[in-house]
Amino acid sequence: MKEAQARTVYLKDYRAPDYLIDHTDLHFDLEPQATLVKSRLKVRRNPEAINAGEKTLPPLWLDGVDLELLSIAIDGKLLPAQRYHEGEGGLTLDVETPEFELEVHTRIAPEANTSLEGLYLSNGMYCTQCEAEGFRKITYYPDRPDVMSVFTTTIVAPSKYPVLLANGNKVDSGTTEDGRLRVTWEDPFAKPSYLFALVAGDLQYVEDSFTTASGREVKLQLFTEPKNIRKCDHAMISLKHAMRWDEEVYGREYDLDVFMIVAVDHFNMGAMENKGLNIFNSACVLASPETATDGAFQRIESIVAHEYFHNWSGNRVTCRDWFQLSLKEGFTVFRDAEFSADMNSRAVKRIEDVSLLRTAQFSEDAGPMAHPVRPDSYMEISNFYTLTIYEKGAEVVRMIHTLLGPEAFRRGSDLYFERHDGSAVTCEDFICAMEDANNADLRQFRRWYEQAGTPVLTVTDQYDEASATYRLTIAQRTPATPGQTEKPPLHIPVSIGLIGADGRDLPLDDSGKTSTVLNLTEAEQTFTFSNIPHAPLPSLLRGFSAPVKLHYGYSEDQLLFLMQHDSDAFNRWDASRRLAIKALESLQAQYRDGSEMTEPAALIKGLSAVLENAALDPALVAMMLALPSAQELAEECEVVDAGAIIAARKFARNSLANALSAPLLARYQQLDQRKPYRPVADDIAERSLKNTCLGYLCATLDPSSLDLARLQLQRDENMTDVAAALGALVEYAPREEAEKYLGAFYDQWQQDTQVVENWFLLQSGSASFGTLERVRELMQHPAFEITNPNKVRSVISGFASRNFTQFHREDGSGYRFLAEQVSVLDKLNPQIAARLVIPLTHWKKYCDHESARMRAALQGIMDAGELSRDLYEVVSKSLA
Ligand code: 0A1
Ligand code: ZN
Repeated sequence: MKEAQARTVYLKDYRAPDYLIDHTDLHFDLEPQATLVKSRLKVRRNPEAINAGEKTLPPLWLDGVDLELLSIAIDGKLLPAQRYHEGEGGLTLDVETPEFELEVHTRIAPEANTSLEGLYLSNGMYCTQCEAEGFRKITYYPDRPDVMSVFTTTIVAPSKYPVLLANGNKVDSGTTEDGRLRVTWEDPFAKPSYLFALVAGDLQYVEDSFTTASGREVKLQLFTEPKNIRKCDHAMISLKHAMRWDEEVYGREYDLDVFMIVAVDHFNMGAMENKGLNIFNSACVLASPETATDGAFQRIESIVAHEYFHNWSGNRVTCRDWFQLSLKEGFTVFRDAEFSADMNSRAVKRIEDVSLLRTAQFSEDAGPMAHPVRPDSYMEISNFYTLTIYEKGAEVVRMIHTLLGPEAFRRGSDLYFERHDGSAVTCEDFICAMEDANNADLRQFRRWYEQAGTPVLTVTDQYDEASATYRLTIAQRTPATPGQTEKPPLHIPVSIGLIGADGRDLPLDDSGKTSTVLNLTEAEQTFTFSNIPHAPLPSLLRGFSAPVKLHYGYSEDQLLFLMQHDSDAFNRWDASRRLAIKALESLQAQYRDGSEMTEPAALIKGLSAVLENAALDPALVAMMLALPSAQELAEECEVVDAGAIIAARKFARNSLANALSAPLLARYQQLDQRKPYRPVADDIAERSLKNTCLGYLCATLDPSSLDLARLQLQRDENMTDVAAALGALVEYAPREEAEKYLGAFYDQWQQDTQVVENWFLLQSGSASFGTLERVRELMQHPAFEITNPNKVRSVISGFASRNFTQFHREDGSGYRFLAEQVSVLDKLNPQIAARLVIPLTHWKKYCDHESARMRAALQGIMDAGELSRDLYEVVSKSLA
């Protein structure tokens, strides 16, 4: 792709489709190199697209990529060549009647498909990925989400593929004359092509059932390769929890007779919500206590729920066009986050989500690919499955929930589902439903959908003793982003409380409430509180009520006070984070000045109190102890000096470890109870604190601490404890010994794909172990596969995104390595290449010598030759 070929799609150009497809009948004859696809479409002129006085029918456009066209027939008659034209990305047909049946035969080669879009093979199993624009790699079709059709799918395959699946309910099966298997599926719910799915393989399954609130029995099946059949239980339990929760919290029932999940090893993303047939990346669905960590168990629970929730927020009500992607993704992430909060600890889930937002979404919002929650243009839609669409989109929905309150929000969602069931709609429709159901006014709030960038709030306050009045002044400003310089003020819900000298929340009004949501709508606004008996300490943005950066001049003592007393668990944690960032920033400054680094005394004091507070949730203690990651610190800097960040973190970690070794050891020992593994919130919390303590203890390099890790590894009780012990040993034990443990671990688990992926990641992401040489060695390992995105992520992204120390090595070799791999991958899988390159795209934020080398690496990619549209968009925008 060179500049001249780059096309940009604009929201303002949206037009309703000229033709609708009432019925889609597909027939697949599966062969690895030559799959025959026959499609029969009932086509009808879209009444809404007819222009007044229209005399001739417009041509029909069908998207199609990498297809071999065999024949086209209309109403049973072969179409002569002069009535259609094959062009770039599709086919144009001359149309003579407003309604007709179109039959198209094409041939495709799933075996040669390494892009993992359309129909492809994963470990000998056929599977599909059609979102966003993959269906056009299967057959010619109006591949856009506002064309919704009822589908019937027949699959014919050799008998070595006994399991043949597609969307909907199975309606027929048999054997062909030549002994192949044949199955027909019918999906009665009209859907866009991006929700189509097909699977064929030698699979086993576990089965369960669910009775819906109205008493219908639904069959639940989870399919996997036979070797993984014992790793399905957790996903099945999570699915049933999600089904019940969606009935209770949103009044949404499941609608087909069967709900199927299939695990595949080769997958570009986490999972896909195809109607009735969800396809999952194996790593996001398979787990057992011996092989998966607590983190993996929780991730599976939330992704299973996310995909299930899409059945309503995405499938029954879908997106009109891809600019509306956050309509389904932001809403569904909000739904899955609330589900996880209800299933586990609400505060812990919120802290995890906000950490991700601050680390990765804020940096996206400040970088060259910054875009609004509803973008207004794109070159390649696959590049817009971003943290902004998903996570910031979820924050926007959460703010509506905060502004309206839970009951009103539910009235709004009920109206949204009722009004739009079976149609393809816009973010505007979602907001309208929220307004109409509640007589609410969200006019100014809509700017959240249009405006990119992270707003910055600056807060000052003033207490007047004579009138017992407290005033909070909040100013908002959103920095410019590419293509958007003017940023009018947003409507921002700011949840706050005021804390008295005794550490208790002060009542804010006569009703006695101690938390309130301020409606910030102007560039600067003052809020006044009366009858405040003495100068309070404000607790600002409780629960992170808006996706913003907030500045208030907290002193160290005030932060220590909040860490102890804030009734809002999120803000207690946030106070510890502010304290840690203050400490790490002054250490970075000392490092840059060449002065001696000094112990972070206030942080040590605060964390010591936290560690000894037995009443605090151990998971919260663990999160307060954990220092912000290097990436998160980079996000906080005006100009990033990677070397200073690394040195400051290392110094702070060692100081904390040494100063707190006694309480860390006491906590470790107290929590090191040997009980049967259960992936439930209380136990997960205890393991997380125990293993956080272990990591710190090992950082002291004290031999008896390393012994604790050795013993924990040897006991081999569950993967959470094993991975934590191995991680600590890889970082802190003598090199030879660490190599021995890594080797033994691989020998033990080499048959298990998910464990091997984590084994790769443990090395590539390690500051001491994951050198470039090591990463190159891992890429030669027999278990590495460049065509498998999980392997690429665990080795190459592990190095580029998690291993700040080695990736930012001064000689720039880390940057050049990444550029080289991106160019290789672009030929195989453009979506993965375009994601892999992201760490380089933030070059403008780095200090001169790092920045220049990062830019040079990017330029090298650009100069290397033809780029895919995916990669071209990201690289060209970041060089601009
Ligand atoms: N809709 C899915 C995410 C997804 C998007 C694109 C994919 O392939 C390019 C695959 C999955 C979700 O939100 O879970
Ligand atoms: Zn989704």
